Amino acid sequence: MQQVTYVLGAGSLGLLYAARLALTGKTVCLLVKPSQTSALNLGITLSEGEAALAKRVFVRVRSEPSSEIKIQQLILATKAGQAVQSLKNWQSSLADDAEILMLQNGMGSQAEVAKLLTAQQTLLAASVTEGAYLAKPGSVIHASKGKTQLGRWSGAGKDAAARWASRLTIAGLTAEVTEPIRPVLWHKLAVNSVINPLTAINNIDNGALASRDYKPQVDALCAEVLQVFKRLGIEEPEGGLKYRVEQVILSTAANRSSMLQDISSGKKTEIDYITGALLKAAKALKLDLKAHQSVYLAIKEAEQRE
Ligand code: KPL
Repeated sequence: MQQVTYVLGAGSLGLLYAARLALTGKTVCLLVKPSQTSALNLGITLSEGEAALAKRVFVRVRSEPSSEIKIQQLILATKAGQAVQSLKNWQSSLADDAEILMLQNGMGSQAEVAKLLTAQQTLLAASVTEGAYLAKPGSVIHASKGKTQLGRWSGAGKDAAARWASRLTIAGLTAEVTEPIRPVLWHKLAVNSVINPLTAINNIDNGALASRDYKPQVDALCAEVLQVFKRLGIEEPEGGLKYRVEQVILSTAANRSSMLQDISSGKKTEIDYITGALLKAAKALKLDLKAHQSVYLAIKEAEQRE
């Protein structure tokens, strides 16, 4: 019998991965909130590119655990702040040798989830650069192709990362094993810690950060990240952090960052798992990151206001 791939979370990445896997013959089951079932019972609508014709992809949908299911392969695709609570809801259905692939931004949620698992269950963490957004519930636009770098975070499954990379590749996504995965997650966090708060505080598209007006802030945030990297022994990304940040600003110029989208729609942001995680690491190293502290407070205030 074919293994079912479970996907927890019906946001843009959850729907993208679920639809791609289902389109290439995998049996996929989306684990969702009861309020989301009616939209998803009609299938996932996937548009590959802004102007592409949408495809309707049918997957199984469940909103409650049951003794009938054993989850062996799970993609955890919630927001970072919801990962632990969402997984707790399904924990009783996890197989003893479950393999869980986490797609969350930032750092912190991986360690929180690892604490829920046994040594026989394998946790993998991924850094994802796919550009996808929800047009409406159940409907995802795959706006730009990116990649999924993944590696083992904890647990017994030594070959689990390779198995997941090949499953995603067969599904038409670009995926590769990158181990150790922690430096990759730190690199993504570093880029997000510069772009996301600045765009959210100033209500601007990512591309606006390329203007001279924002250069002093971009430079200051990058320099502080590098102080932490140096003390943690994390190398800069290829070409240097400032270059990487500039590249992402230019290649995602028309995007509204996820943090700006969250603030605009009154949702809680992932600031605690991005800037918050950086400040936590800095505190342990007795480093004072003034620029990051200031954007952290500004986002917390904006969250309160919305
Ligand atoms: O990952 C992103 C996000 O918005 O969270 C970036 C890279 C900043 C693209 O918008």
